[in-house]
Amino acid sequence: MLSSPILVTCGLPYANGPCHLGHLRTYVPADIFVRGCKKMDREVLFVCGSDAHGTPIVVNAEARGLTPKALVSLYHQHFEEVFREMGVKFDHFGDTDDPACHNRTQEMVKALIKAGHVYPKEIELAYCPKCERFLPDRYVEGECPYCGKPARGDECDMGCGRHLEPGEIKNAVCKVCGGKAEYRKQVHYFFHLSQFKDFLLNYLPTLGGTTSARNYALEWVRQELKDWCITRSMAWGVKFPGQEDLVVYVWVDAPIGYIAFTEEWCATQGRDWQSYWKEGSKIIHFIGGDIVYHHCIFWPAMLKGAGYGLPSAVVASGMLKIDDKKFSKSRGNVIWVKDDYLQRGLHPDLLRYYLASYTAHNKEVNFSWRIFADKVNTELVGALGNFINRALTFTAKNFAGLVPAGEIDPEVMARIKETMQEVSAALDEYEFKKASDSVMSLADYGNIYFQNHEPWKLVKSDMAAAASVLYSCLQIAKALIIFMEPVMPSKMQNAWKQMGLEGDVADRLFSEALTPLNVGQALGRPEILFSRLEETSVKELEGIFAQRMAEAEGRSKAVEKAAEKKKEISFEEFSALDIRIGQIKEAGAIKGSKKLLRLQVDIGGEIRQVVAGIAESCPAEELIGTLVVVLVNLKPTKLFGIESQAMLLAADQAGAAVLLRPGQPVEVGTKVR
Ligand code: B3M
Ligand code: ZN
Repeated sequence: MLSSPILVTCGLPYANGPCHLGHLRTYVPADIFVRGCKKMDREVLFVCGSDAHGTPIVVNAEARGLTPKALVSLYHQHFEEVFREMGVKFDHFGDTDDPACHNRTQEMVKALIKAGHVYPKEIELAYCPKCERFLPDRYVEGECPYCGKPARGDECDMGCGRHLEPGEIKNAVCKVCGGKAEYRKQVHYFFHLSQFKDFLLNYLPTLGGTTSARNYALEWVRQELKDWCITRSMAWGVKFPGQEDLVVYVWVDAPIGYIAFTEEWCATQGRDWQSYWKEGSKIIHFIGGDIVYHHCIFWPAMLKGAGYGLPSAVVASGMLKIDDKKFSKSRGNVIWVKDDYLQRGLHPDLLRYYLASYTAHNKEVNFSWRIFADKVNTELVGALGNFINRALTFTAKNFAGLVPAGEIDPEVMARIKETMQEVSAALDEYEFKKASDSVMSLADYGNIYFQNHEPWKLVKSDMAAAASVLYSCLQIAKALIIFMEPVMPSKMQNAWKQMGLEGDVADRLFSEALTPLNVGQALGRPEILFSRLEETSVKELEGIFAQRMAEAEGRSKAVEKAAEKKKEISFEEFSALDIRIGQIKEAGAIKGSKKLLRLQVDIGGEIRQVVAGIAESCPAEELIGTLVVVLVNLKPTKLFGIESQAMLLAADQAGAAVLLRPGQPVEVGTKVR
């Protein structure tokens, strides 16, 4: 091993919903980095885990009739499975509800209290008198005090994007019962973040990782540092020491999970976790670009205050767009890794390659099935796969499948060495596109080398020269496989086997690309490494996605409509409506209209003619005898020249009318109140 151990962590996924492509934007590059470190002979530990706490999980669990613990365990398993299938190989994947995390959090909070970094303060908080509880974070919605846009308790997610402190939200409404909240006083505990300004101003310029993360953080610190309220009044979470009714804010125990997971792993290995967290080892956090504040400001201040080692790098990924539109679960603009990708039989490595090679790590990635197919077909099938397959099949055919006795072209060796240096340097700069581009350019070089040396002619004229060309090409193939393993571990393992090489290519160092293959070594059986993604599959994938978007749009329109604010009316105004149960006696089409039906409806001793826009959802013949809800005293109107003397009530489901009917037999003419 060449240097002191490195600890790599990834932002913890909330165990609150399935894994989507946006998640992988962080996890895949982190995994590539870790695999690359191993190939550079560095000792590296890679940990992550489920973020189990916070109000979204409690709210979601309540809505689904589950305990928070059960919900967490469901998604914990889901993420573990997806990571395994995607080849994201953590040494340990924990859970912030583990005892280790409870203990470490309490220990650190006590250390912060002891060092004078925590103080109590009475604040006014949203409280729901009906539910009889305080409303932390996601339990409350209202208005952002800074920009006036609708906001959630802890974040102005539709407006200025600010983090909101407890009590800051205006016009608070309880998310559970929808009632108006009041403000009540309660004592909470604050972390003295403002005291860490000088520390942060000195520390941040030394922080490695993506420059944008560092610069954003510095900018925020230069402006204003507000103390953080680190307690919440709820039951689910890590108890605040000495206060049974308070837990710590989820952003306190979540990053502490990084330490707890290190401890858990070290315990299984008989090692000392403090070598990572107290003795200046290299700590590298991979995170999404939206949680830079927490990792570059709050977290280092907490570590410093409690006497722990500091992160040496924060690597923040750019966001993900799908078809150039901002990723959004509610708008259906989302790709679920399991349902939309893995379960359709698409190979995990193709997606890993896309995420690594699309653009620089700190830039926005755009995903589309079209680009995906292009990348697979031209880069993986056309260049990389083609070269490896060509070298192997040619050797199989002309040299009995044995590494030919020739000499490796020194130019080829020099080129391999150059690529190795480029890949290593790129990984050290967290430039994953640069790394994979550099490998791909070696593949292009290989294809050109093969083409220019025309071994198919040489085998007829100069067998020794042909042997050297193929030996050189096979050496390039070996190098490609080793260099590309961090990006496409499973495909490259397959290729490694085709090369007739033993063991796991994941365990091989980059430098082994420079070790010549043994002359006479038997190669494996050549197979197609990558197959084309055909137009029909692309169309199918695009179709599924388009349908999801359309459905979501329909849903959101229906919700919008339902939520349209109407003015309040008095009971008297409501009583002015004469609504009764009626029975359809006759139903027939109206010439020239696809939507309307002409009905004769008995409203209790009186027949009314009604024109109703229900033809598309209810066949006329099935309506006879049906009990319906009729608004009787609506002013008559003419539709298609036919007078309508009442109105049937129906639910407007995404534009289709669903007739309201009593749930049990009711006498015709009965009043609806
Ligand atoms: N659970 C997820 C997020 O905000 C959050 C990350 C915690 S990292 C310590 O992206
Ligand atoms: Zn705002």
